[in-house]
Amino acid sequence: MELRDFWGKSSKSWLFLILLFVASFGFYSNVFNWIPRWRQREVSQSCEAHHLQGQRESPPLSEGDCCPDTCRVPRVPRMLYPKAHVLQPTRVDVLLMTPWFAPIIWDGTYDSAILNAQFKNTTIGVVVFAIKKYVVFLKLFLETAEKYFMVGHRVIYYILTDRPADVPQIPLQEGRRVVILQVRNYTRWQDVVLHRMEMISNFSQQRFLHEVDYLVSADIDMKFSDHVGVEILSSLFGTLHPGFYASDRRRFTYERRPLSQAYIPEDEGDFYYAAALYGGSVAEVYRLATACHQATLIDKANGIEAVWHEESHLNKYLLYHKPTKVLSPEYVWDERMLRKPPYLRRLRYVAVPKNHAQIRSR
Ligand code: UD2
Repeated sequence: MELRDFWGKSSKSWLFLILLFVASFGFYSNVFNWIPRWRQREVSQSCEAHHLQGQRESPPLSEGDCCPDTCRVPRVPRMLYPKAHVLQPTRVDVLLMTPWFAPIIWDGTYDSAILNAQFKNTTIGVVVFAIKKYVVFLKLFLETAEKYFMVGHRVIYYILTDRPADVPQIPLQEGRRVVILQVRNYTRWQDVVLHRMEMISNFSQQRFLHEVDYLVSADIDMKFSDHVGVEILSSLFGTLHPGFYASDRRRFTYERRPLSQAYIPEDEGDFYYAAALYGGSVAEVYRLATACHQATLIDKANGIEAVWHEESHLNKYLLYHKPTKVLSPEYVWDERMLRKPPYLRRLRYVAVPKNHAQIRSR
């Protein structure tokens, strides 16, 4: 056979084979997408990888492939609600946006119906520590959370305690449950609060990353007294401390000793954030908790303890990792210590009075 003949015939065969390969590749890659369970497994695996590696660069193929924390543009059903007016700001008495364009959440600035539709099928994990005598706060915390916190959404209360037998049984709404995680205690209360970051970091890897979409870390000596819903959720959120939201940055009780990892110079600082309520996607909270824990280890090696413990490290972290949402002091308040100003229309999560010396003793 002439070389040209062979090439002429075999080039057609090659072309045919290539076309066949391309067609079957396309068919099989789509076939797996038509099988719901296969897709689900793929999506959850990619979410996990996404969570662990924190890769935001490669966008998912479709909304359904997305992890809810970081990348989706949520789809909402047809709904009827009052239209927002560009020339009529919802609030003119308070700051609604940080200089890095993170919304600050105040009453009157959001529509819960739209947000609830956006965050449908989201699971929220709440991490609370009830170590030693602090178990006494669990009952009121859980009872009020069932009334006001993320109502209508799936919630897992992770209760980290050294006294599992003292965790009260509270009736829960559908889709909500308590998970008790036994942890060790520390003699010094300062060590209890400092080690919260280590425990959040460890349990994020072990459980939270695989079980929930968002994590909310909350103090236990508090109660909910009004709605706290999905309006707080974002990749990373912090809450304005009720004692300092109106203060000049020089008055913030940041750690001011350069030897500490939590050190913030006097000419820096956006806000003073409260450690009593912060959170975000599990991946972001995991990063935050790990970084703060590492910082406390370095401090310990250098013989220094930050002035406000993990709150100092949290503030340092949030200065250089700007939160994507900021909660107004409506979300952490102390009625005994502070007089409510008129622009604070709602008090949602408030301190329960306690005798510090008595409750912190063994
Ligand atoms: C402030 C902060 C708190 C933390 C603490 C550290 C606010 C509103 N609160 O609260 O978040 O930064 O200062 O100095 O800014 N805990 C136990 N057992 C203990 C001690 C503490 O479980 O023996 C847990 C418990 O969940 C408690 C949390 O740690 O809610 C914070 O401790 P705290 O409430 O005694 O600290 P406090 O009120 O000074």
